[in-house]
Amino acid sequence: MADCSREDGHDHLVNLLLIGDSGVGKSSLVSRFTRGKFRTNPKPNTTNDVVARHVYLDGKIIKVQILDFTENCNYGDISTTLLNTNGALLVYDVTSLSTFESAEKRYRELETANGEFEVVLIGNKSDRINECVDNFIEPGKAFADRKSIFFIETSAKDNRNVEKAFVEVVRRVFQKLIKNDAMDADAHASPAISSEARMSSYSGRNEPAHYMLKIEYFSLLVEAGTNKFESDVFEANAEGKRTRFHEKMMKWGFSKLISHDSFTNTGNGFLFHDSCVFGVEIFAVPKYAAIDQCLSMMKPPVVTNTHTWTIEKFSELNESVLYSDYFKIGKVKWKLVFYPKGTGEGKGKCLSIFLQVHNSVLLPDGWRAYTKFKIRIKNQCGDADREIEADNWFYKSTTAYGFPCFMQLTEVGDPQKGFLLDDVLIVEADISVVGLLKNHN
Ligand SMILES: Nc1nc2c(ncn2[C@@H]2O[C@H](COP(=O)(O)OP(=O)(O)OP(=O)(O)O)[C@@H](O)[C@H]2O)c(=O)[nH]1
Ligand SMILES: [Mg+2]
Repeated sequence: MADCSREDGHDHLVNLLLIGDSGVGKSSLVSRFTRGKFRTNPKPNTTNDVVARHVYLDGKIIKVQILDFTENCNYGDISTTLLNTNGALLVYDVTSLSTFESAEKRYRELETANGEFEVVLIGNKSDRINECVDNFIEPGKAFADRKSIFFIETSAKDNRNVEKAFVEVVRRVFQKLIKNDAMDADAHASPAISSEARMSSYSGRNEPAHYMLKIEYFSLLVEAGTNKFESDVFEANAEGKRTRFHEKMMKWGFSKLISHDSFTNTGNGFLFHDSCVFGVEIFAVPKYAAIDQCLSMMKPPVVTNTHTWTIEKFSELNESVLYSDYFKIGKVKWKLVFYPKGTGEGKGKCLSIFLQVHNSVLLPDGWRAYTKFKIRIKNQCGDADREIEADNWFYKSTTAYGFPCFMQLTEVGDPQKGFLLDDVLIVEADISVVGLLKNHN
């Protein structure tokens, strides 16, 4: 692996897009290429998925990142993505005329969006041609001839030509990279190659440290009132004179990177299907790993986002701490932690209640989740409940967050207040938003 400068050992990065009507087999092709598997009943994509695989070509290891677009993608809206794209696989179903016509139309849209990347035409489901009266392989070939693009018929089901199709587009992109580098010694001029690939093509050492964060359902983050997100730590040990950072300036950036209006205007392509991607590349650093993360926000349905915990014989409780059963909301298992005589600053005078992630030892290292939640003690006489709302980032190492002084013990015990009835206390947790941070690498 000479010349490999990344932790996961690739020399170049190639970004590919899969485009085509719903049902033509895009995800099946990706699954066949990246995992060697074919599923008969895959779910239609609802998000734009990214997967990766390495390909060995001309003595180089190439990381192929594939973005599998949802059917509704509009190329005007994804112009930013296209700028980072090196190649597109335009897929149609050889047994369906409408998908072929749609592929022709999409090709024209791609031509106008950006002509700088490689496009190949894929006629998928070739295993089905004997079942059908007509097939549209010849029109595909003819169209590809007219446009001077590569055409191949594939079957994700029978694993026919799938590897060949992906490798061919990677090979074409790679050749373009080499050609551009030869033509431009500074290697700054190739719009078809991502800056990551350009850097590694002329330098064995100076790879950019790379961090990418995708946020799914950005609006939920805004709705939750989160005004700051801090990324995980990623290494970029800039030793050398060119760094602008020093002990008095540990932070550098743009307080007005982009206006909110411009960012949220879908026509600009920054926010697409309520998802966006932020990234940083730090140049002139020794080899460090690329980190791609995705913060996926979700809003559990109101009917299922509440857990109710009934605590009986409250006045007889001897334990200093009680744990509720675990409950799963927003893909995370939670539990409530309850100190009947208080803890920390509330010790001896308050009820203390915390929300905790269940079984955190089983979580992978680096696990991280955001949540917005309410904890409530029910008023059993019909008056107002006692409720406190909070939001917090939970980590594998710090999995509990809550209120050491949720409520004064004197108030709880006061029979006039209605919180304790027949020595029963009812505690509830509402989880309204959950954001899970996942590593893509
Ligand atoms: N016979 C046959 N069926 C295929 C082939 N490729 C995919 N399919 C089937 O076609 C259907 C749709 O496949 P997907 O891979 O989900 O299609 P898609 O293009 O990703 O669809 P969207 O995610 O909705 O855009 C599934 O039932 C697959 O099993 C193939 O090569 N041959
Ligand atoms: Mg799909």
